[in-house]
Amino acid sequence: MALAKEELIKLYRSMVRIRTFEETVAELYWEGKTPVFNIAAGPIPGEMHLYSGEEAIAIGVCAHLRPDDFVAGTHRSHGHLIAKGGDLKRLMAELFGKKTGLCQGKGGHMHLFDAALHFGCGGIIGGGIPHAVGAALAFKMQGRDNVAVAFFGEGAANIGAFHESLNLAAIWKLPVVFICEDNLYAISVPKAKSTAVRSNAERAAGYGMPGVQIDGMDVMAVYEAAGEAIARARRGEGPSLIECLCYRYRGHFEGDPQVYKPSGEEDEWRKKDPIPRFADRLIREGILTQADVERIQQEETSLVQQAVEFARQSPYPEPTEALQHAFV
Ligand SMILES: Cc1ncc(C[n+]2csc(CCOP(=O)(O)OP(=O)(O)O)c2C)c(N)n1
Ligand SMILES: [Mg+2]
Repeated sequence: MALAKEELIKLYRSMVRIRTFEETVAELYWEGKTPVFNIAAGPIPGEMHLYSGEEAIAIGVCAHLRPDDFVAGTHRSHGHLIAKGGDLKRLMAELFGKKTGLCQGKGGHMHLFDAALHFGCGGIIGGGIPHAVGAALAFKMQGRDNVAVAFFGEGAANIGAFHESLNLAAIWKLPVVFICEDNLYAISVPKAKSTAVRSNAERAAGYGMPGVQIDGMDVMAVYEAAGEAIARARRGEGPSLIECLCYRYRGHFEGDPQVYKPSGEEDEWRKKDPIPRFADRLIREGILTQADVERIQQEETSLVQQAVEFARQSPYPEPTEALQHAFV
């Protein structure tokens, strides 16, 4: 799949956008939470799960999607939403619990919903997988060529909903693509202690669909595998599973001491960091210069800073609004 120069640069810029957003949140999160960790204090209350290191997956997949295609994310979904075209200001404001946030500040970082982008995510592990299958069933019944994508971690692949979803998607030949983000751990539990098979891609055969394992830290590898699976789904040929091997640089949540990670492991994975790796390639191919790389970083930093300012200056919802848009 040959991509135009502008599209390659867009893939790069989008990964930088996610990394910059996540690393900025990582710093802001601690405002007001030191010296004694109080999860409710500071501008960003609640738990925080960041996507740094996994950017190539969201970007390589969502580059093939249209706004009216459906994406179900996870508890670690800032990157998925940004890749789908999400607005940084409304996303940041949601993390701050502000009225201008995507869900008027009532969802917080794990419960992001954007109707215009057909995007939703939540904190129930594996919960988004059947949602994507439902969206795909609707697309098929309506005779549309849209596709649904479910992102989920390798830990979620042991939840019953994963297995039921793959089975239904396969027997009904639904236009859905399952993207397993294997970052080695579910909280602190390594995959070898929770999963009998070596690779989740092998499980696809048990449901009669194609399954591939790819380097999830190579944006072009993700782009190519996702392109095939999404095109197949749009043609009405049914679902696929893609297992993306990756690494989360940060803890499971901000504040996680990460004692379960062997020393040196992160350094090894950092050698495959999707962002400098793709920058090197684009520079080698004459598509970007070092100065372009620096300019892109500055531009993305500025966009994220504008989102932070917007969030800081936005009002909190009124107490009288607490029960609006809620099931009571
Ligand atoms: C149904 C359910 N069970 C348990 C949890 C607690 N929990 C939150 S994140 C997580 C681990 C998820 O691991 P994985 O699917 O690999 O995603 P990752 O965090 O690595 O991106 C667990 C068990 C939950 N939120 N929902
Ligand atoms: Mg995991």
